[in-house]
This record gives sequence, structure tokens and C-alpha cells, in this order.
Amino acid sequence: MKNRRFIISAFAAAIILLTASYALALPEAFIVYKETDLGGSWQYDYTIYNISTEGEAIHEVFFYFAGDVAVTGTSLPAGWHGVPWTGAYTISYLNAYSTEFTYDIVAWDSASGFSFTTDYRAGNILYEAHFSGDKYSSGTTVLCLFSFFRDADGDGFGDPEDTVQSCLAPEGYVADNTDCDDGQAQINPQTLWYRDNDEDGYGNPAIYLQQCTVPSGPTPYVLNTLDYNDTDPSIGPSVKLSGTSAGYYLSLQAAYDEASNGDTIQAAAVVFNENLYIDQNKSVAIDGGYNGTFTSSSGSTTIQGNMSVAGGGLAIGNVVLQ
Ligand SMILES: [Ca+2]
Ligand SMILES: [Ca+2]
Ligand SMILES: [Ca+2]
Ligand SMILES: [Ca+2]
Repeated sequence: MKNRRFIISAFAAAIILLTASYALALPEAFIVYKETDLGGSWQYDYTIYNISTEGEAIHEVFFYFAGDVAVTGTSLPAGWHGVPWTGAYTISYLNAYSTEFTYDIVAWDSASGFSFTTDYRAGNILYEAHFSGDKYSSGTTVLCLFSFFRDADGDGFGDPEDTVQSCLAPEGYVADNTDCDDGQAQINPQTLWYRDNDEDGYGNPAIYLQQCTVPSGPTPYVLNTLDYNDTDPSIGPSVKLSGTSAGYYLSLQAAYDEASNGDTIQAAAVVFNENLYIDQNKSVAIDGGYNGTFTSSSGSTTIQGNMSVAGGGLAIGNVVLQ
């Protein structure tokens, strides 16, 4: 008895598995619409997505209304024909089909422009989509009410002023609507603005606000973190590198790591609290004592820390090691 029960259970499981496999193999469509109240009639614009996993193409679709309805067919995509579609009819369903293989909706593609008007609000209606290989599936059309926003600068944040309604995000649109400047990718709600207390154009890396728009107030905020001393406008970035990786740096080590063979690292006449490791196969020079704009050198740069030279070459001028 026990064995027999096991055999029956196994047989039932096999049936369920076979049924599940069969269901998974059915091709599927996802049919969405927008509806527009025309005052006395309603316009419906459909987009048909083929989400079939086995590669079947959609070549025919039926739209079934709840009962007889006065319909005026308005448009179909290129290469599609309708029975009846163009003209006014009182019917219970509309049928559209592709006139050639090349117009079929292939897997993971879509077609828009299936449009008609009805004399009442049809809402979600049943459809039957026919696929290659004599397969078909049916379901209910879905109203699209999702808003998507233009993301012209590609930072992942959308422009709240530029929106479309769709079921899926069109190319170049996102669900987010919090970009205050859609022309600059570096400006978005995750932007860090650094306080520039001495108003020399260089920000204090330790004081910042995260927001999209420039922080308001008497003290300006900037996008860089380059101020070595934010109480003195004559002191800006601490290190300037000329050469291949030209730019400003906050530490001598950062500039050394980026320097190419033969480059000169210019250091401001300030105190650096850092250990410096000279260990790469290149020769660089560190020239200290510069003013905040790196236009002249009259003082000295102090390094409070250890400097170890394990490789490459280093020339030093106007630098005091403590
Ligand atoms: Ca954007
Ligand atoms: Ca932006
Ligand atoms: Ca500053
Ligand atoms: Ca400063």
C-alpha cells in the first residue's frame, strides 16, 4: 500500500512537471495601451510587445470587446492589415494581421500604432496573439500610466519637465525625475558641493552638502575639493603636477603616483603631514615653496613624515623634511 501510494504520487508529480514545461514553452505577448477621452468617444493606442522566449514571431492579434461596440479604426503599423479596421463598424472584436513575414513582431521586439476609437470606455479588453508555429496565447491588455523622464545627460536622473507616459522606459528616459540640470552629468541629486569659505574657487574637502542645486547662502560652494587652506584665498591647491597627468592634487603621494617620468611636482609653501614613498621606476622632481597660484616660488615646503626612496629617481628643491 505504501509503495502504491508512492507510485501514484510520482505519477502525479510527473504530470505536473509536464504541464509546467508545456506552459513555459507557450509564447507570450504583452499588450499595453493608452486611452484618451475624446468627449463622447475614447481613443485607444496599443503597443504589442513580443516576450516569447522561444523565438516565435507575432503575425496576428485579435482584440475582443465585452459586447458589441461602435468602433472606428484609425491606424495600423506599416505592413499590418485589419478586418475590419478602417471605417466605422458595430462589432465585438477587431483583428489585425501582418501582411508579410518582414512585418511580423519578432521576439523581444514591439510594434506601436494599433489605434481605434470606441463609443464607450472599453478599458482593459481581452486579446489573442498568434505566433509562428501555429501557437497562440491570450490575456488582457494593460493600461499604461507610468511616467518616464528624459535623461539627456545620461547620469541616471530624469528631467521633471520632460516626460512621456509609457509602459516601458523609452530609450533615453528613466523613471527618476530629480535631475535639476539635465545638461550636465556631474550635476544630480548625488552631487557633493564643497564649501569655499575664502572664496578662492577651491573647496574644502571636509565640509560639503549633497544636493542637486548649488547651495544658496552667502558662502559659495564649488565642485572641487582642492583647497589646502580654506581660510586664506592666497593658498589654493597644495600640489600641482605638470605633464601627462597634469592637475591639482591634495597630497604629494597622489601627485607622485600619477606623475610620468620627467614630470615636476610643484608643492605649495605649506606643511604636508604625510609619508612619501618613492618606489616607482620613474624620475620626478618635487619643487617646493610655491604660492597659492603656483606662479612663483619664494618659500619652502615642509614634509612632516617619513620619505623612503626604494626605486626610480627623485630631485628635490625647496623642501624641508621634519
Ligand atoms: Ca540626467
Ligand atoms: Ca544631470
Ligand atoms: Ca576656498
Ligand atoms: Ca584657500
